[in-house]
Parts: sequence; C-alpha cells; structure tokens
Amino acid sequence: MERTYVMVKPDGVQRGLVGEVIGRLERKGLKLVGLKMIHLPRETAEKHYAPHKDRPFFPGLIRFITSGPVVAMVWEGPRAVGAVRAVMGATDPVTATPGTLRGDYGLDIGMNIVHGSDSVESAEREIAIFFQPGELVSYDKDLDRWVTEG
Ligand code: DAT
Ligand code: MG
Repeated sequence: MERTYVMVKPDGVQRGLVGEVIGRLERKGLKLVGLKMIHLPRETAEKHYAPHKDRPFFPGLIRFITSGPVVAMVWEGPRAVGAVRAVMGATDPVTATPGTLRGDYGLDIGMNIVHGSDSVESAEREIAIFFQPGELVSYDKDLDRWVTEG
C-alpha cells in the first residue's frame, strides 16, 4: 500500500476542476485520507519545489503556486504514486495523452492543473511538508475488496 501527495494547483481551483480531480481519483479506486485548502506561504512553496530550485523556471513556478489557494490531498492505494501519475498525465499538457487530467484540461506547462508525487520517497517528503500525521485518517472502505484482490 502506498500514499501519495496530490495538489490541485491555483489554476485548477480557479477553473473549478477540484471536483474533477477528486472524482477521477475516487473512480480510479484510490482512497482519500487527507485534504485541506491552503494558500501556500512562499517558504512552504520553496520547500515543496526545492528539487527544482536551480531550474530557470523556479521563480515563475513559486510565483504561480503561491498566486491563489490550492487543495492539498493525500491519496492511498496499491501503487498509488504511479496510479496518480497515470491519471494526471505528462508534465506538458499539450503532449499529455488525452484522457488524462492534464491532457484534457491544460495548454501551459506551468499551469498544468495538478501535482502528484513522482516516487514513494518524494511522496513521504511532500506529505510531511503539508500534513501532520494526526491529520491523516485510516479507514476501511467496503468497496476496496472490489478494487484490488490484494
Ligand atoms: P511534474 O509536475 O510532472 O512532476 P516536474 O516535477 O518536472 O513535473 O516540474 C514541476 C513543475 O514545474 C511542473 O508541474 C510545471 C513546472 N515546470 C516543469 N518544467 C517546466 C518548464 N520547462 N517550464 C516551465 N515550467 C515548468
Ligand atoms: Mg514533479
């Protein structure tokens, strides 16, 4: 079982795509175990995107991600990291496969609607930035046994 960090970015919130992101991940069979809406302070944004701090797009990325509220979430499931990446699509929405969130809704590599951790290690690091352990819930969903045989 894995947990992954997902964030509807300011463009996704402004465009009314929060429900679309949550709905697609629910229908995929993943389980929502943490959720909050926040307007990221600059320090938190810089911490989250620290692996990109030397990239030329970093200042613009920080400006964008702090430009409005985001919806921060933790999703759980078997291979949840890869499952979310697949639902989300490639980084550049223009080349992201249609049928993915980015492929269906985006045109701009920066304003690409949603973030999802790229590995189990990144997920652990990112979840710890946004959530206290006590803010995440554990619960059984009766439907889980119809989603995976595991
Ligand atoms: P992803 O969000 O698919 O994991 P990433 O981790 O490589 O992509 O980059 C983080 C974010 O930074 C990405 O969602 C959008 C922005 N970004 C990446 N490459 C960019 C580029 N060449 N120009 C502008 N923004 C970029
Ligand atoms: Mg990434």
